[in-house]
Amino acid sequence: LNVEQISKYSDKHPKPSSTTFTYGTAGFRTIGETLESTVFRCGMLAALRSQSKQGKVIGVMVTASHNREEDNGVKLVDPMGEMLQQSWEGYCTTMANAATSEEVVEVLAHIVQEERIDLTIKPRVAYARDTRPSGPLLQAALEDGLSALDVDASNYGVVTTPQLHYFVRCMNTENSSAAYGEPTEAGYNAKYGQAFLRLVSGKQTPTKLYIDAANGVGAPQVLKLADAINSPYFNIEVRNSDTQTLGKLNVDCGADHVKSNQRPPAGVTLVPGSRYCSFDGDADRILYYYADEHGTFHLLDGDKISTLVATYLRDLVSTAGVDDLQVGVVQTAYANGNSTSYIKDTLKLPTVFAKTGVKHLHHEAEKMNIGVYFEANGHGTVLFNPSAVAKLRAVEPATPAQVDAVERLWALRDLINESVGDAMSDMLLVETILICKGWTLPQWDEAYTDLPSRLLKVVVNDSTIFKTTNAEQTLMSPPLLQDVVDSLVTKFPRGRAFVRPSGTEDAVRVYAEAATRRDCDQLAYSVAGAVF
Ligand code: 16G
Ligand code: ZN
Repeated sequence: LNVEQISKYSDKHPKPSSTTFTYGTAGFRTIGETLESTVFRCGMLAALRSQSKQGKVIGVMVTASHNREEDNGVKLVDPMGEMLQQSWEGYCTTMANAATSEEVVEVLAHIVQEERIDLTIKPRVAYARDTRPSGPLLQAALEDGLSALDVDASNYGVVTTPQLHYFVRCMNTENSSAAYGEPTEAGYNAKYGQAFLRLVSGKQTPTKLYIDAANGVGAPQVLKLADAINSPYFNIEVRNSDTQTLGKLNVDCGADHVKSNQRPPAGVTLVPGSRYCSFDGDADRILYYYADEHGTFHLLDGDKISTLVATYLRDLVSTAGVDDLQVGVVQTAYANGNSTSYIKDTLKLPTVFAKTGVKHLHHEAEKMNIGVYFEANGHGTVLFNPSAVAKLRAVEPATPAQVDAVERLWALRDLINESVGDAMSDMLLVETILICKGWTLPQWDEAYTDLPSRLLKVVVNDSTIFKTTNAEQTLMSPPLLQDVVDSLVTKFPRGRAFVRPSGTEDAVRVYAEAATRRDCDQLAYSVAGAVF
């Protein structure tokens, strides 16, 4: 380690003394301006992580997703485009909280020793940011961190989070049999656009899709994707596309707003018969919605997307005649109870619960042949594990229908961003299925009806005392609180509720559902009362 060089850069980015940073569910996230030292240090951590992976490219994304415009965040992306391996999260937290440049060097040296890092390996890092105003400042800090460790760096500018994940995976698979694609925006648009056109050509073209881009990075990026596709099959109009005016990002719009408030975003008037979707601020979540003939709002959330996708895949697998290829679904406790019953009882597919946060769902999905995972909030994707790929290769289709189904499964694999949930790729996936089935949004919505649900945030004195087990559905601490929740739940038909500490803010979340809206709200508020 070049201590003099590191210290020189580190002195430029002192840690704010009053702040403690934690690498949470989705990396570091807090008020943008306070993150300079953390982002600088993440640059150096990415370098070490790259060296620990024999010089594979590591990604660094500067974003705070659906959070406020003043916030920002940073997270590391592992070589195959997945979230940073959990065992390194502790290093990130320790590093971010080192008080002085001397301590920074000590932490670096400690990681080098623990991970037996070969410092002669040239580190490689790819980085990008979203549209937030603090982005350029943090990018400059990141670049100092990369310079401090002489990193071979690729700047991808302002792109969506899933695009950066894609670039990282592409760079690390170049010239291999697992080559993922060309690590450029044009390569991304070509890969997903071509797979989409392969799947929909010859079908009826859809009506226009209105996209609420949350005034974030998804707006310019989806327009580029549309240019590349350049086909009536992808007929879109982007709303909330103002990434220039301060104060607009995620305000009254975007997937998180729509999901939390169960109403359409500002700037979009729902017309019955039309189709709508919302991205979040960094375009890794997507939700669909529509108004029925009475003008009532209906949300097609992550659970609806996952059941749509799982049904389509299950049917293709069966037509293709690859019988021992199992499609499974991963959900979190937030999944609507009726979606879970539908998957189990109607689709007859295996389903498991994972803890909240993409990395947990991703790891569960990897264990399935074809694993469909979605959080109710709209983040998710599909993974084809190596045995699924082998089974697909081995199948010898005999009939034209079989040939077609096998070809569709391969094309779907190309259409899906397997590295992480991706609003644009997920949108093309949903569009493909709707076009192939000739379905409107109400027809998609017919599969099952959501139980009324309510999500509440409770600010408590100390959220760290809340500990859960059983994929966050059961409280272990504080003592006896779970018994109270259980007894409340039994009072309401189809009642279900759980309490978990947030992984992104200092608060506790209460989720409840029940057969009627009144029961559901009563359950939610009584559980919240017990927590408080
Ligand atoms: C983060 C997670 C998201 C999860 C949310 C839960 C990633 C990329 N994002 O935004 O998946 O739903 O946290 O937040 O993993 P909470 O713990 O505050 O409820
Ligand atoms: Zn996001």
